[in-house]
Amino acid sequence: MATNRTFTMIKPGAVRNGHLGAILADITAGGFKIVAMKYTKLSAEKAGEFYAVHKERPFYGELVEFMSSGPIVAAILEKDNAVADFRTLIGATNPADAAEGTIRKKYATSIGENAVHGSDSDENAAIEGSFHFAGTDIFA
Ligand code: DAT
Ligand code: MG
Repeated sequence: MATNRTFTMIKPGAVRNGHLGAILADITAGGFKIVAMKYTKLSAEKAGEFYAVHKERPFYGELVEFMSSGPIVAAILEKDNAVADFRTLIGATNPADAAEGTIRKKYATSIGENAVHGSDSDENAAIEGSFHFAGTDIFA
């Protein structure tokens, strides 16, 4: 995968609270092009696998339970400097620390239920994109 891509999930809480359309609008207004997208639901097993890097953290059980609690939207996004620019658009992990106007500031309800995922490196963007999509699912 090219390094001008990042991977996102709109998390179950944001979908449940009716923010899906507004978040997609913020993403496209931020200059990101959606090149793959899926409305889906993670099993607890798949959520655990996706967040395996956090297995030893105290919040892992809660995170897996939350991420498998309802439907999500998974997407691959394209933009110059996609990974860093998307982290800026979504804001800090804890919405209490997130800048005004960011997606997490506007739509997250807590650090654990923080509206959206954004990849933290080009390498992880590629791994996470492949977790959800085949090459034939991507339309650049
Ligand atoms: P980010 O999603 O900003 O990359 P992360 O990779 O450190 O943050 O953590 C992954 C997710 O785990 C995060 O989006 C929400 C949850 N999480 C992180 N820290 C937490 C905490 N202290 N308490 C509860 N959930 C937490
Ligand atoms: Mg992370």
